[in-house]
Amino acid sequence: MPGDEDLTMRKIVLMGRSESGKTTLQQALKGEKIRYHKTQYVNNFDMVIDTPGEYAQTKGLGHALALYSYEADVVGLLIAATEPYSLFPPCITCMANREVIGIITKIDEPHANIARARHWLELTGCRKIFPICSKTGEGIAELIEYLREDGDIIPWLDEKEAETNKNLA
Ligand SMILES: Nc1nc2c(ncn2[C@@H]2O[C@H](COP(=O)(O)OP(=O)(O)OP(=O)(O)O)[C@@H](O)[C@H]2O)c(=O)[nH]1
Ligand SMILES: [Mg+2]
Repeated sequence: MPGDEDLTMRKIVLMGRSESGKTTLQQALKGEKIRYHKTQYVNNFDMVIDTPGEYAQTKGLGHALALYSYEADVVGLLIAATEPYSLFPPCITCMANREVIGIITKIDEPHANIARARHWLELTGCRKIFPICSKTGEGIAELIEYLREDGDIIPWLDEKEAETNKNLA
């Protein structure tokens, strides 16, 4: 198993209201077995920074965005496809000195409204938007591909795939 030094993907900070699926997405991105735990502090490890939902739910969002974007290469704003309203103010992306992308979670839910969540994320200023489901893994590969830079080694990739890539090189 390669060590941490091989983790060279662009670092993303995840922000969104409580229950929007940040921790579950972090686990899906890292290929971890999904388990539930409430986030009470900022988990900053590897290439994903997970923040508590409370950051997005207070008027301090802009400041939190500005602060944590310095720690990351990309900021991910999450909205679940089931959320009844958006907490993000319009044009908030200008607060971050980094690329800001939108992530629509829970697209597998029966009452998911992907178009509505997309519209809200567009209003924040996000240009690139990824619909995902952390439970089935839908859209996760596209997000990883976006975060990955040429020549990166993803340690948790299927060994067979890694072998194939090696043979092709
Ligand atoms: N159906 C479905 N449920 C999801 C998905 N992602 C997360 N969930 C569920 O949503 C709930 C909240 O997920 P978390 O990842 O803990 O949410 P969070 O944004 O980290 O919440 P805080 O830590 O409170 O800020 C959990 O019950 C997850 O199992 C998804 O893509 N689809
Ligand atoms: Mg969490």
